[in-house]
Amino acid sequence: MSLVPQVVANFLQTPITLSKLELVVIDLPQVKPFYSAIGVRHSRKALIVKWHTAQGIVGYGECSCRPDPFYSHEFVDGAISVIGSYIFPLLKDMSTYGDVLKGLSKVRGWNFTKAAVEMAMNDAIRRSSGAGILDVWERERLQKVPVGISMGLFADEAAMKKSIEEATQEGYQRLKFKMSPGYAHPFVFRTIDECKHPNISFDANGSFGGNDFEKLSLFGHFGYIIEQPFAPGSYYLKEEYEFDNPKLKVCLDEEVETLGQLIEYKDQIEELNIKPGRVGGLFNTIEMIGYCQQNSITAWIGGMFETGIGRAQNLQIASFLVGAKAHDQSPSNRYFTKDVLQTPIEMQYGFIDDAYFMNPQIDEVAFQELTVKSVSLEH
Ligand code: OSB
Ligand code: MG
Repeated sequence: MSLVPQVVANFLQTPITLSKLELVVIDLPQVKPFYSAIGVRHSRKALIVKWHTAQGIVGYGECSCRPDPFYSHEFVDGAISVIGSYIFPLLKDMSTYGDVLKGLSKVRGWNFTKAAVEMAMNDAIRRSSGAGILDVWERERLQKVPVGISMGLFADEAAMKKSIEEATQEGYQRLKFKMSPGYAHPFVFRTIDECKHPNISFDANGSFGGNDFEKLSLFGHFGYIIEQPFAPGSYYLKEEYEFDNPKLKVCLDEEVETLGQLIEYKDQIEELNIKPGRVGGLFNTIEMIGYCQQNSITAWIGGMFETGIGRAQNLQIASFLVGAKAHDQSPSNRYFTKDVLQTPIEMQYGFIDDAYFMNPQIDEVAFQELTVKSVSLEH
């Protein structure tokens, strides 16, 4: 059973050159703070990998892990260290795309970090020859990608109502509400009960444990899909919970980093949130989408507050998922006051047109202004 088509497998023979790798940390100011069970974000500190070819072409890849190890074990400074000490030395004398994937696979875990390197390499190929690994993937593709909004924890009912009204008016195709055991306030349930949006879900970011079943049942009684209710590695709690409570409809996020994990959970989930970084890059994402399709699992593309670079990349992948109702790929201005693309990614009534994400160009002036750290690696 092959999960990737022959054209994608053949693409691994594409020749590559590498003269220099640049690791740049940029820090994007946010419109407002974002609260989730993980914590609060005030700005988006992102690592961008710049892959320089021998011909002087530069490809960009975003490492979308958090600055701290609170979503997964990866964090920005750790990613820089792993690339500098272990990944960059492995890239010496590599001559094809497939060689690089093989080199990256020597490093266990660190999926967001490895994905950024693969994406930067693929972007350099795409900017040199016009076609990257997604461009050779012969599949039906959407010109307009449906977008869902991920809404942070609200301080009060008025703020929650106002945001729901705005998001509905803007045409978002799904409203996803962050949740946590400490957030079981009556106003939350009242407001969601009154919400008339046709596509609603929750995201707990793994915050419910074995002592929180009562709180979880308050959210669970709505019957909406709940993303990552328990911490990664604690999926067994679902069965315990369901002993006294109705069945939970689950979408996994943090828990699934490998194809093996997806295969393990395939009969126990309604949906899979695929974050291309979390699963280790473009090739792995193509494989996982292939598996989801063969096993009738609804897959959609999730977000990590990506800058325009990672966001455009995510949207390119999302455009292949023709059956998904919504992807967590809000337009840039929902999160940031300033971004790094010449044409910021915009949404028109809940959809993003491919004119915004197929050929993103970097705004070098903005990129410079937002840079807080830069490391250059040469063999
Ligand atoms: O699905 O978990 C999600 C951020 C934006 C959109 C969707 C999600 C998130 C996260 C990622 O919660 C965690 C984080 O970066 O804080
Ligand atoms: Mg999530």
